[in-house]
Amino acid sequence: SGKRLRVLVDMDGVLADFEGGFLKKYRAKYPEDPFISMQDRRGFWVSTQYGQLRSDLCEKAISIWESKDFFMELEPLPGGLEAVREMAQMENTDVFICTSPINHIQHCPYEKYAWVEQHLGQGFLEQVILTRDKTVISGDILIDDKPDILGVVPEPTWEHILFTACHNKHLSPPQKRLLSWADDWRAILNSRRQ
Ligand code: UMP
Repeated sequence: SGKRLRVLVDMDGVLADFEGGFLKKYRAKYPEDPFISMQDRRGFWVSTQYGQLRSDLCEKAISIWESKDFFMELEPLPGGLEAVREMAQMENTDVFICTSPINHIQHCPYEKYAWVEQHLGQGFLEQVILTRDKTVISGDILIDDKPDILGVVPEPTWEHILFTACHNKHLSPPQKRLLSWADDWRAILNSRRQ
């Protein structure tokens, strides 16, 4: 037994295929413009890498995820929903989906809730945390594909587990990694139980 374990799970790049959804819609909207394949992605910020490719492509990239239905129509990443459902059923375990909305507020915050409702059910809306600063959220584990998670709290309570994504796979990060949802996430949770 012991105390309860609180797991925070990121959404974009961990549960929802942000990179795949972006590339598909970018290529459809801008078929004449160059693009960056998943293999060539480097750095967390898609807009930064597109801006380096050609300066006008930064705002074209941003236009994709600012569009209606972008976040709603993201495909689930393999095994993610199943893992989150299983975690939620585990004894002494609380799971929260912890995600940062974009600052273009028209669609994203609503669609993030709608995505969770569609894929995990209305009851799971209780588990959603939207925040631009994940360091103020307390938990034992944060599973997230962003290598540098910074905010106003210098030493967050959670241990960051880096979820592998196209943009971070070449790094040698200080964090433990979860290579995919087929990797041993149960062992990572158990290592933080007392
Ligand atoms: N995002 C951008 N610009 C990018 C890439 C992603 O604004 O180049 C957005 C998508 C998500 C947020 O809403 O940033 C990242 O959220 P987390 O995965 O850190 O929760």
